[in-house]
Parts: sequence; C-alpha cells; structure tokens
Amino acid sequence: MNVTALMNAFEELATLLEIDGANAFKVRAFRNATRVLRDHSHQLEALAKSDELTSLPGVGPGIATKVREFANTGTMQELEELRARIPPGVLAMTQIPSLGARKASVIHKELGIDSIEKLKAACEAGTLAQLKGMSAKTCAKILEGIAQAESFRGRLRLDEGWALAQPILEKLRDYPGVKRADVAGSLRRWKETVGDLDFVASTSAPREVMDFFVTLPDVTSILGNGDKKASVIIAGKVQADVRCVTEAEYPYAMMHFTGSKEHNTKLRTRAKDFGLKLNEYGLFREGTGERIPAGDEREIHSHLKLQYMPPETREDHGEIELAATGSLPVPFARSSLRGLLHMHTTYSDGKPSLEDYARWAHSNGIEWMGIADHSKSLVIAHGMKEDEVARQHAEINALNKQYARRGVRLLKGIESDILPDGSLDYPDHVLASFDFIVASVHSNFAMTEKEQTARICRAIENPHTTVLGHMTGRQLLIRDGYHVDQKAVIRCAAENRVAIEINGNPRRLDMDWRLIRFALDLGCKLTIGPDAHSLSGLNDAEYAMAMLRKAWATSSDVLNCLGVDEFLAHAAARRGGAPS
Ligand code: DGT
Ligand code: CA
Ligand code: CA
Ligand code: ZN
Repeated sequence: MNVTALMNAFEELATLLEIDGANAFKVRAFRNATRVLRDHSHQLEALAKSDELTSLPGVGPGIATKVREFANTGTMQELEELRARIPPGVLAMTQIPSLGARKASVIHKELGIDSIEKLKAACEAGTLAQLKGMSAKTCAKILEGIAQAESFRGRLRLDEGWALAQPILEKLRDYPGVKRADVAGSLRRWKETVGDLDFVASTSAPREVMDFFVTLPDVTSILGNGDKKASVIIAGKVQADVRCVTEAEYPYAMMHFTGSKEHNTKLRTRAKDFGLKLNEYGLFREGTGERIPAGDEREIHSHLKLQYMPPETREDHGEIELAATGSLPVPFARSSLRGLLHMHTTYSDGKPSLEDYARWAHSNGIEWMGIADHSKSLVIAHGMKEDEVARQHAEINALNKQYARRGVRLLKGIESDILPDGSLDYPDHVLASFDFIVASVHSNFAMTEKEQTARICRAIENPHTTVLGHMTGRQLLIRDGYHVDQKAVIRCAAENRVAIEINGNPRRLDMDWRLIRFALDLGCKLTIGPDAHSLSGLNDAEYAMAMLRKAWATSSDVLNCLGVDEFLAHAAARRGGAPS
C-alpha cells in the first residue's frame, strides 16, 4: 500500500467534503483520523492486514473501510464522486493561505468562480469585495496569497524531495548496469526547497539504464529520453532528470550537476587560472587537451588546490575562498551533538511522553533533552497552565533520578509564547522555575516590521530568554514569515547573549541558513531545534545540521554541543546567575 498516496487522498477527501458543505463534525472526525493514521503510517499496512485499524484512537469502522478500499482499488468511491462534482480549481483555491474551504465554496456557489485565474480577476475587478463576508481588505489578502503561491509553484520542500528521490536512487543503484549513482542538484546541496530532482549514474549501458528509469513505477509522464539524459515527471509533482556518464566522467558530472551554477562558474575560472579547463566531462590541460583523471570529487578539488567542499557548502557564499586558504572547518557532524532542545510532549501538543524522550535519548547517545512544551497562551496547542508546569517538573525530577545512571537528563524548558507586547507568557516566578526558555512568536503576525521587531527584541532582552525560536515564522512554500528586521533581531540576540534556533522542521528551516554567517560573525550562538512533536520528529535535527553545514558552522557555535552542566550554566549566566 502506498501510504503517502493514501494520506494525500484522505486529505483531499476532507477538503472536498468541507467544500461540499458536509457536516462540520464529520469533517473534523475525518481530519483527526487522518492525523492519527499519519502518525502510525509505519504500521498501517500491518494493521490493515490484521483488521486492527480501529484499535487506533479516533479511527472507526467507516475510516477503516475506506483504508481497505484504498488498499484494494487505489482510490475511494466517495472521493471519485466528489472529484466529479467539484471543479479542481475550487480545490486549488483552498490552498491559498487566507482562503479556507468554506470561503472557497461560497465564492464558487455565489459567483461561479472555479479557478485561481478567475478568482484573481474578481479580486482585481472588485466584484469579490461585494460578496457577503468579503471586503477590500480580504481581497487584498487573497491577491497576496495568490502571488505567493505563484512564486512557489513547482518547487518542493527538501523533505518531500528526499522522500521522492530516495526510492528512485535505491532502484538505480540496484540496477545491474549501474556502477555508481547519486542525487545531484539542489537536493544534494540540501537547499530548503528544490525545483527538480537530478540523478547521475555511471554505466556502460546508458540506453538500458534510461529505459529502466523512464519506466519506474513512480513515473507519471516521460518528457524526454535521449542519448545521455532522460527526463520524467514523478508522481505528477516534480521533474526528475537522469544523466548517464562513464566511470571516468562520473566525479566531474556529479560535481557539475550538483552545482550551484554560481559555484561552478567560479570553479571554472579558477581552473583557467591554472591553465586547465573544467567541465562536466573532466579536467583538461589547456593546449594539449590531456585529461586529468579523478576518482572522486575530493581529488578534483585537490587538483584545483582546494580543500574538499561538502555539497551543502557549494553555494558561492565564500566557501571557495575559504577552501583556497585551507580555512574551511570540519563540517558539522552528528557525533558532536550532546543535547537536543525544543520538543513537545503530551503536556501540550506532542505525542511522546517525557519518558519516551528519555528512552530515545538513551538509545541514541544523547545526554540531555531540553523539553519545551507550549506555554499557556497557545490554547490551540494545549499550552501548559501553571499547575501543569509544576506537575511536569515533578515528573522530570522523578525521571531524572531514574535515568541518571543511564547518563540521560531531561531539562525543564518551555517554548514561551512571545505575547503581542513582547513579554513572556508567565509571571516571573514561574519563568524562573525553568532551566531554559525558548521564546517564539505564534500569534499576531500582522504587525508592521517596526512593531514586530520591537516586540521580538523585547522578548530577547528578557533575562529569562535563552533561545529565540523559529525567528520569522515562515512556512516554506506556504507563507513567508511575518515582517521583521532579521538583522536587527540578530544584533539584539548577539548583544543579549541569546542563542538563535535553527528550527529543523523541514516546513520551517528557520532562521534561514543565509543569515547564519552574519549571526556567527557577531558572536551569536545557535541551537539545533528539532521542534519535535513525535519521536520521529527528533530526526528533523538532521535538517538543522545540514543548514549548519551550509554555513560552515562548527560545534563551538552550537549550544547542543555543550555538556548538560555547561548548557545550564550558560542559561543561568543570562539571568545574572553564575558566569558562563
Ligand atoms: P533547482 O533544481 O532549481 O532546485 O536548482 P539546481 O541547482 O538543482 O539547478 P538545476 O536542476 O537547474 O541544475 C543542476 C545543476 O546543474 C546546477 O546546480 C548547476 C548545473 N548547471 C545547470 N545549468 C548550468 C549552467 O548554465 N552553467 C553551469 N556552470 N552549471 C549549470
Ligand atoms: Ca535540480
Ligand atoms: Ca535539473
Ligand atoms: Zn513554535
């Protein structure tokens, strides 16, 4: 069973039901069930086989029947009926941030608008503003949403890119005629979004490999199948290219197609300065045309008198200049992580219990876990009231006794909401009871840049604040962050010795990696924040680490690399406690 396709179908069905005016209770039950199924996606197949889907909370016989129907037929009859009745353009309209399913449905019914183009025209002509419940202001918002959606069109988040590319890569590598194969392009550089998927394969049988590639099960259409390159669309979503090269060409092709384009251009110029010519086929002596062999990219870099530059760094952001003088540091590695901070438990909107995290830390070689549930103002995420904070602290104390001999410690943190005026979410004596505080904005996004910047800076200046969480609130490919002067915020954090989080949730990857150097040069420290709501969410730390590698940050820049006592001393020093 294709679980991703199942989840997509369920989500589409929920939205279509909502557009169709189905009972709100039914829609909510459906969305809840979808979330539960997603959380158990690794065991869905087994549960469906043994007829135990209804053992999951919120999953009744109706939902279970639908899962089985999908497993058997690849679709659901109810979904097909709704698809036939509701134009795809109306479904597309629900993806615009300020326009939910209900509004989209009203606009469709009242004005017959069934596409984004028509919606845009009605906004611009002012006809939409006449509709009950609409105004010039909501129309302006919709237009802004459409413009954003257009600028995002055709790109995928990094995690979506990996999810689609990984199985293809495995099949390519297993194919008998393939010697070496890898992903290239922006995916290999771990850019936060990717435009298409690039593969390179070394083979002496390119025709067979490309014919195999274009008939992979995930391919929904073939764009081209030439001598050296084939292009397809994967899952109706994204283009994928494969280039077939010889063993000798392979490292050069990998380097070329990994890019970035700007990085490549600079490398070619450098090669020229040495009397060499560099392209996707190889490195050649100017004049004689003699080919200079290389087994891997490391050797190519060394031919160009450069340190090895990991793919993540290849953005022409100064990495070539550093590599030329031997000053590119060792890339940030997982092995330097001692603690993780920013994870949610059952006390707010997370699934794991405190003990689940302690156990995970023990089996994953992590010494401390900085628990950070939502604070009381974030009601929709079940933020913790004061008495719950006290209960959580007592439970942490008890667990810490139990886990001390296993070398694991849970820290009493909180993800405190930054209130509209920039204050934190609890009275001082409660704030003082936490080991550390991640301060984050979750509300009142619509402030001017000046107001938002002042609000966040005020939170940074609060002596209880240890870390600034997801600095801009951006949701990749969905909405830009709130308006804020990021450099002013970073300066303020540096002055106040508040660390800035690199939020590893692949929907956020916030703060943006392009600002990491700026922050580090001012002496700012960073944290890796998985922002986990499940145990598997802890693995999102991988994305944050990739962002650190993109900016060649080192372990001394990152608070997660401190031992637990050093980290606690750092947080205490901020509050005027013991100096760090
Ligand atoms: P994307 O797909 O928009 O996320 O970004 P990339 O970097 O994957 O770009 P893509 O797929 O167009 O091309 C893959 C790599 O091929 C790119 O990073 C560098 C190389 N490349 C493509 N076009 C050119 C070019 O005109 N000149 C040079 N020097 N390299 C190029
Ligand atoms: Ca690409
Ligand atoms: Ca490409
Ligand atoms: Zn948050």
